[in-house]
Amino acid sequence: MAEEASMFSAADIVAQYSPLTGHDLPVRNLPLPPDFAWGTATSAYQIEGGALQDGKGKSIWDVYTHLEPSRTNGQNADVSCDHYNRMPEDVELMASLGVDVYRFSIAWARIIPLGGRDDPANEKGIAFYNHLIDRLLARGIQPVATLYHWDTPQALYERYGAMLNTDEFRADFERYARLCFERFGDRVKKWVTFNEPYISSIFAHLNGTLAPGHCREAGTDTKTEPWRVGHTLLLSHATVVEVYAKEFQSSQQGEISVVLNGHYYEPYDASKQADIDAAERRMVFYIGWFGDPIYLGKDYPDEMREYLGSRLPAFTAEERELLRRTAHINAFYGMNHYSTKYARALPDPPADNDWTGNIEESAVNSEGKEVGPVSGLGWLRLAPEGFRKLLNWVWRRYHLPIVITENGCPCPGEDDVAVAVDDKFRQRYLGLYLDAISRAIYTDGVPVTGYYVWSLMDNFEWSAGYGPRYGIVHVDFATLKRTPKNSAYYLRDTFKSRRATST
Ligand code: GBH
Repeated sequence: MAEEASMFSAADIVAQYSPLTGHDLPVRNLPLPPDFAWGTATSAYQIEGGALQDGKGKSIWDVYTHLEPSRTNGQNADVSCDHYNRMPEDVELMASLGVDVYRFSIAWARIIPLGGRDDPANEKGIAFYNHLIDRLLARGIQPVATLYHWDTPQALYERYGAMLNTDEFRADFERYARLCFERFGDRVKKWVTFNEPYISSIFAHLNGTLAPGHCREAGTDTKTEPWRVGHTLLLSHATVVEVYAKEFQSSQQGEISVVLNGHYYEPYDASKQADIDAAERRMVFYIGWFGDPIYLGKDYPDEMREYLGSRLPAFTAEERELLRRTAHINAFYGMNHYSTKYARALPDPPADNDWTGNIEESAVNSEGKEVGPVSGLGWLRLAPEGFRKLLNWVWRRYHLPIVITENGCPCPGEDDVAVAVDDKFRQRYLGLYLDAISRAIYTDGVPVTGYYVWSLMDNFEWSAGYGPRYGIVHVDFATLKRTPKNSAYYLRDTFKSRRATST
């Protein structure tokens, strides 16, 4: 890496790349390392369909998407992309695009329909993932499996509130994980325990825009429950990491970690110390909440302890020991990242269930400057320099190789099929974010080892239903026909040429 650093001088970077936003930036097709992994990502509930096929149990999403009035744009994922029945076609599609890696998630309720440690396993569900893994390997694609991408078995939510009950959830998740390692671990060499624990805590148990939307029910407590959920996820992660290390790793030779999401935050007014601190605090509350205990084996960040007080659960001596023992086992930092925002320190005292550190987020700063061009979604702005800064922030804090486990966007106007297939905005976004990775690697010395685009294909975007299209492959949800967008070919070609130039 040291030799290659000379490819870009500091002056070159400043001249070409100083603006925060991507407004006028040309894509420069900067090089990536020869062994850099190019992948696509999906999750089970968003693409599989087959909601009740072959003995699958219901997840909280199967229930949430059928509530009246609808909380998911009147839509559900009973069929979605029907990947459960079209998996071979989808693997061939990936092979034709030259991908190295496929990140998918396993639907817990497909392989243990009721979810619990004493509940029976479902061999037909297990067979589906065995076929998927075998086909991927036959086409030279490395499977990366996420154990949990938001689809808790409904039975566990009904039995004990799922993540609200740390001990029960932890024990059930441990059994589920062990079953996955036993049945798939001879072939899966990269595991992710949880996808975005921040989202499960805040969006599913405080804002309530994601299942189970717990905050909307009587008797819920949004002051403490999101932090309890986060606590459960951390301890369940550490428990499973230790199970993997003790019982499987020496024979299976794989690696394991978690995936954390987070925006990069710039100060709303860069001349105000309060806003500079607010931007940093926002990232600590978003990422450090999980990253410090998991990757550093430490307590929650001091800023959070001070601010949240007794709202934040305490770790017992035993739990601290577990975190300390397991921190170093996490082999990589899994990063889901989409965009940058401005953070402003609020003058007034916060609401009693505030989770941000008393900060307001916005897309426009004190000078009226936008953080970047808007994609197909208002919150998702093209801001590659923020991405590069976040890579540096995470590397400085955790010192682990980083894998981009999700990145991508919907295009403005993508409802129109012509725009969808000739997706210029997305190609530019992807090109600039890959340039940012190149700069992080060669100029800043941050080890980034792979990039998995979100998503392989258009799919069920949670509370937004089939509105936003994140795929590099278009899906017609009436016929289920898949059509690669130009960004799919762009990524195929750009990885071929960017990796070739750096050899
Ligand atoms: C990921 O979550 C998920 O892992 C994936 O399943 C999903 O399809 C993908 O991203 C695309 O959304 O209030 O401004 O913070 C990302 C989760 C999406 C959570 C946007 C916050 C609201 C915008 N984030 N969301 S904001």
